[in-house]
Amino acid sequence: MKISGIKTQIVELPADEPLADAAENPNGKRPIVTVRVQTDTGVEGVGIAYFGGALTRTLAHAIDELGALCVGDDPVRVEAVHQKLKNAAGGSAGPGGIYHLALSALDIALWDIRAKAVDLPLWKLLGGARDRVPTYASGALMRGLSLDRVVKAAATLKDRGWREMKTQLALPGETTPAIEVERMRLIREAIGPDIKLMCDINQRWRPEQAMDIGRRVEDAGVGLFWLEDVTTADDYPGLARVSDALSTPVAGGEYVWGIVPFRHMMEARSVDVPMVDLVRVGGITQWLKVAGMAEAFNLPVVSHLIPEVHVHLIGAVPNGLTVEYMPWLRPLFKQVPEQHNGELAMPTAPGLGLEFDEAILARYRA
Ligand code: SMN
Ligand code: MG
Repeated sequence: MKISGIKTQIVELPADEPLADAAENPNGKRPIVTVRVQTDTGVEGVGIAYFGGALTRTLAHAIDELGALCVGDDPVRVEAVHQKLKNAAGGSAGPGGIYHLALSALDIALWDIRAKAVDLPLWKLLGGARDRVPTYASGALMRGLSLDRVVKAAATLKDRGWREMKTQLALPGETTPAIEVERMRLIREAIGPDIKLMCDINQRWRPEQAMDIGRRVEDAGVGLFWLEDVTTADDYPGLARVSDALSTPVAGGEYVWGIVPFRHMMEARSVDVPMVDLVRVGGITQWLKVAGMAEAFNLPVVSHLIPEVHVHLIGAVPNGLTVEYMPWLRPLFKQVPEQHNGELAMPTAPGLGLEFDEAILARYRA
């Protein structure tokens, strides 16, 4: 089989929030690049890129340029493609940034082709550890919502069957540790003791603040499943201090590029729950390597965004803990995995089991 062409398109999806109808920025837009990798056998792989922000056109162009280098190559030899692209650009224009985002988009499409070529859903090809996985609602309990709205949205998620959900602290505007803790306490009160609750800080605290507020949240009996990105993502010793000081598990990893930072993070015992971002790590090929590294360190692994692909990865590996259900890309596909009783069933169609919805692509074309 040979790669015969690459097609990209930019779409701007509305920044809606369908899980609890709690949009933080209802008029916002999310720019996405869709990718199709075509082959001479007619099998086509779908890929996705995001995080380009104001450079989304540059990101699409990078995918076109890297993709053009792969025309004629065997799409199932994913490591050979990585090597080629690293020699052509990654060694100088990477690692990190646009290069890595573009590489990941192509890698995702190649794995789609690879699994379709053997007529297996991707999770089975990769090892198939489980046939269903836990999932958590994300993006519905954001820090920009008022206290009233966030508490109501948490109750709505519970009513809609979610068993795990994530909120955020490090609140905008005037805040104090007491205000932060009270928000968590009220969310916990609204959902009861049995729902797993996570909290994301998005690198906004100093390690000292993380230890102080983290302990106060523990003392208030909130019982977090994890506290995420408590401080600067590459402050490995700072993170380790916080992890040591708290009994709450500390999660992190979505902000780092490639696989090497995970070695530093794990060696320093910075996090209890490594979180891997598919597009920053270098695609499925590299995601799996981090999962293996985590397994060797007796750690679980969790996903970041794009549940449509991550359901396969968390379900494939033995230490996959839960899938973040952030439905930002959901409109792009004809069918996506849906939550039932807090779980996702593994897809049954070959490859990723994802097909772009042409009408949506046409409607939101940028
Ligand atoms: C997050 C990061 C980037 C985009 C959306 C959400 C957040 C998460 O850190 O963990 O979901
Ligand atoms: Mg996060």
